Amino acid sequence: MARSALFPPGFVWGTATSSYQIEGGHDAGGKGPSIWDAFCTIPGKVNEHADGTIACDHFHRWREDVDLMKKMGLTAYRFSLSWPRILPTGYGKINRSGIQFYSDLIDALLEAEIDPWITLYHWDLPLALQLEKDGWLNPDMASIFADYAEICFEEFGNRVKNWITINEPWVVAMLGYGQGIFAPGRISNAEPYLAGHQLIRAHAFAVERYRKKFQYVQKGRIGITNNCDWREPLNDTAADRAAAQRALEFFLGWFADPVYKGAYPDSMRSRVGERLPYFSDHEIDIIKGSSDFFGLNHYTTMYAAEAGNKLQDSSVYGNGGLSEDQEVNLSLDKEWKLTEMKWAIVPCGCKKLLEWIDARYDHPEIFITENGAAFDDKVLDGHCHDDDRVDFYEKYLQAINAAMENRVKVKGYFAWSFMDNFEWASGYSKRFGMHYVDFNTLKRIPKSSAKWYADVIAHNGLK
Ligand code: PNW
Repeated sequence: MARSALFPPGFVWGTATSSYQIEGGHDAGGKGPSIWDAFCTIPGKVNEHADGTIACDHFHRWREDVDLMKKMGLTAYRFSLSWPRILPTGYGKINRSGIQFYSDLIDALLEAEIDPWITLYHWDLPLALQLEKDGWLNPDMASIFADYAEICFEEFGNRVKNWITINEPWVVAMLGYGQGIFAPGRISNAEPYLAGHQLIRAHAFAVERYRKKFQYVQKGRIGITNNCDWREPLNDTAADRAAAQRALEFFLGWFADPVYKGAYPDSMRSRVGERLPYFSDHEIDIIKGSSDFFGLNHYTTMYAAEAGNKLQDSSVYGNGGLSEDQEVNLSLDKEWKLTEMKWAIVPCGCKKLLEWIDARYDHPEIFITENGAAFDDKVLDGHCHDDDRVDFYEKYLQAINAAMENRVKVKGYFAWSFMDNFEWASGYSKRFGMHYVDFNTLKRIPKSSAKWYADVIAHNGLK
């Protein structure tokens, strides 16, 4: 049943997007190609052979988009910078027209009283770095990334006070270097741990750069965003409780433990062994404590059970890949409703995950930097009544509010997404937006959820 849920004053209400998913303008104004531009050309990788060449054409329609955000009353907007738009080959000469694009967008957001939250890396690596360096497998990437980050702090940091280094290193490592279903399309049971390691180092190097050269004057905050589902023990047994805990450690602990505790989880070290690299003492010094806030993207929940010798096949939505290493079997409850992504809607999983993070990482300030759902939206007489999505958001916000009543420090919430966009390997077939985008005309139509969310923001919560 609907319960009211008010949020504290100053709570951050935003929506989120990412560069490759919305911008288009794939070669406009001197932009270089990214690994997603290349990956999309491989037959069979993306649904209906779609790509981000045009996407939502936000590169040309951003003024209209900022107006729509203003109508919603957003207090914040999270978006990412396209690294190859700023540095066409990943390093070296700056592409001034790329800087100008983001600079104008930032100014328009501030003018609309919307706080920009910038993600420096949301998966669109400059293709040149993949070809020259083998991308995230190369230890040199940490300083190359920090050099790129420094350009962004230098150009935008006078106006931008919220920075996210890397979006979802788990997805980059697992889906990009393990399952091969996201760019760069590598398939391996060892490379995910190597790529993950370099992503953590890159994050820490960029944060070190910000803290040393910018933070004391620009006075912003910087952190990393990780994604994690909740894992509920299938049976109330010691073995399944341990399996669920282990699954969370392999999912979120992999990236959050180094940042908050200075080391990978023991459960990973003992199972992955030498395939999991080590940090040097100096690296631990800069990695530990390298996030000013806990960025969390959360979408769904699965049951976890001890696999024993009955390990199921690994699959992305089954065992999150590399199930051999975790020795966990995942499954769904027949009662759970599914979104178009086949992700189960389980609001209490969100509350439990927030409480798990609060306890494990010593009560960090948490920003939910993504939460949302894909549904089969239709436009009728010019309107899109996405009641399922409104229901989803209402229940998840209630669950978050309940965690906050238990003193979990959630400070902000970003709905994924501001508008329908290029949903990676699913192409344009999955709609997550609060605005409907007609991909033939590129017209945006506010869905019921956009109006509902505007109301939530105006009341600072659910009535
Ligand atoms: C996140 N998984 O991606 C991303 O940050 C967004 O770019 C994306 O559009 C959104 O969630 C919805 O998918 C994920 O397989 C992609 O577990 C895949 C997974 C998780 C997150």
